[in-house]
Amino acid sequence: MARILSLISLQILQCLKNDDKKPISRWGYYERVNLREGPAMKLVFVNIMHELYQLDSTATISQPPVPLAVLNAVTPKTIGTALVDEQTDKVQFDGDVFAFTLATQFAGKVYRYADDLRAAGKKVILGGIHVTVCPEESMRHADAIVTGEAETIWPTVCEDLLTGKLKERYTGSPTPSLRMVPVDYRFFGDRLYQTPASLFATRGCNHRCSFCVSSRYMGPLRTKPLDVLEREIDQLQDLYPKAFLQFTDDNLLADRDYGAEVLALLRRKKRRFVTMVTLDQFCDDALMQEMASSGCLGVAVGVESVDDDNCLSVDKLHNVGQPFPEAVHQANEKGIQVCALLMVGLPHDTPERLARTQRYLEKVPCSLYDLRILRIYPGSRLYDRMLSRGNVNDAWWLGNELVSTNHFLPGHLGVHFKHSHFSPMQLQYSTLTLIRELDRMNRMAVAHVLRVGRRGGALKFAAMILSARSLTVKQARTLLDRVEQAMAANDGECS
Ligand code: B12
Ligand code: SF4
Repeated sequence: MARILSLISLQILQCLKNDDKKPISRWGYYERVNLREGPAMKLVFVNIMHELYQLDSTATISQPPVPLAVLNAVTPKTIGTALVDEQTDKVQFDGDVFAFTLATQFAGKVYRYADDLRAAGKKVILGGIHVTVCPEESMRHADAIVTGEAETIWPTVCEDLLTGKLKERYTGSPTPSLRMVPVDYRFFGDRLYQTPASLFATRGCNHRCSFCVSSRYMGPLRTKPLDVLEREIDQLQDLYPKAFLQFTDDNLLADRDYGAEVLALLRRKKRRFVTMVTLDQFCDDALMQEMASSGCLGVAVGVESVDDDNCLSVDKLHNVGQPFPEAVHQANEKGIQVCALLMVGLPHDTPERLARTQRYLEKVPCSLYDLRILRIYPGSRLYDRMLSRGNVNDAWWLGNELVSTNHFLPGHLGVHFKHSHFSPMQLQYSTLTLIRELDRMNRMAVAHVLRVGRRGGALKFAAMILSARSLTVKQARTLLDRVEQAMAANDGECS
């Protein structure tokens, strides 16, 4: 096993080693070079992660913060820009204006940076999904906020900045397809992301799951013009010839006709790719066949729960009655690796049900199981409903749960909601046990992933999956030890 793992690590290193031509960068900064007299102002885009993020399995897929490159593309040339990405860079604030992107779980940390920068006389602009759902809160920590999709309003914000007329609040609007411009990936310089070729072709989703924030707030389903997408694919090919494409769309195949055109483009370009799919798409054998023949290496499937009543309780209607186990076998036959995304802590979960889920999934040969405790994000219908019943802590993201034992969660946020059948500690214990068992690195699992990889002509990708799986299970074991210690300290009580 140790030999297989070192082989895998070697292959990954080779995958990542990239000696292609890259823009000149100074400790990871991308500076605009087309200015004659120097920029009037230096604006730094910032992507912040959480200190505990290293213990989250998502950290295994570090990828460029593409939304910031989208904004960089529409920033007037009189403003010099740079990027600080905590995934890859030392956080160092050198500039006049700092534009942070905000996700809920990092909001508290960003606010602390923002307050310090403003106290030092710098300007701070906040935007992103959390700002969109909690604008009043964000305004207390910024000179200006931008809600919603920002590329159409961003040039105005920049003009106001340059003329000293910055307003407190700007309202963005869903970018129409024809205003979508190609992302310039040179913005990321020579940063070594694990999946550098991340891109998206669509925005929005046609479903309305009650825990989902973006589908409620970020506009209707839209598609990127194919020529714009093609330019991005070409640039990514130039910059990272060895990397596979990673589509980060909410629902790439939501519009089937457009999806078919994207797949045809990928076939023509001979590019290998991974993407997320909904469970109903995954169970459509003809669609998966088309994906395989278009170069699909693997899919992440939004399974959420193997129990239909749980899916119904969060309005995930398209998951009900789907033959998931059969579809996994069929995908594997086609050489597609499957990562199942599951939530733990849905309303009908009980300790007995989770034990049954484990027995059920142990017979389903997914290459990777990504399990997370349900998080109730502000802006979701689930949050509104639970808040009105007093079942979720108001503004939990600003609390100090992170330093409590609750941070032993796989995602490092406390259990910020009440569950009828679990104490917080039990929920963590059950989730981590499930991860440990389902992602176990035994001989059979390793052989299976390699077999699927061989079938798909993608052994390097299989190696990457195995490395992610091994890291996930290692993290779960570490966290489980801590949960067990905490439980022992509480005299075995699951409080
Ligand atoms: C790709 C993606 C990821 C990727 C990469 C994220 C990244 N940093 O780029 C990965 C897999 C790493 C990831 C991880 C996670 N994600 Co995610 N992810 C997405 C997804 C599917 C697409 C994001 C995207 O690229 N959209 C396209 C761009 C153009 O849109 P945008 O991001 O909204 O950006 C626009 C505006 O928001 C605004 N804007 C954004 N930033 C800024 C900054 C400034 C200064 C300004 C002015 C404007 C602005 O302008 C942009 C251009 O119009 C979204 C769903 C979605 N559709 O938003 C979820 C989403 C953002 N993720 C979510 C979650 C929960 C997570 C995780 C916590 C999951 C987990 N449990 O670990 C982690 C956290 C990681 C992180 N650093 O935030 C939630 C966020 C909920 C919340 N309230 O914060 C979302 C909304 C999914 C959902 N359906 O609920 N994610
Ligand atoms: S399918 Fe995914 S993106 Fe669409 S509403 Fe549900 S969770 Fe959100």
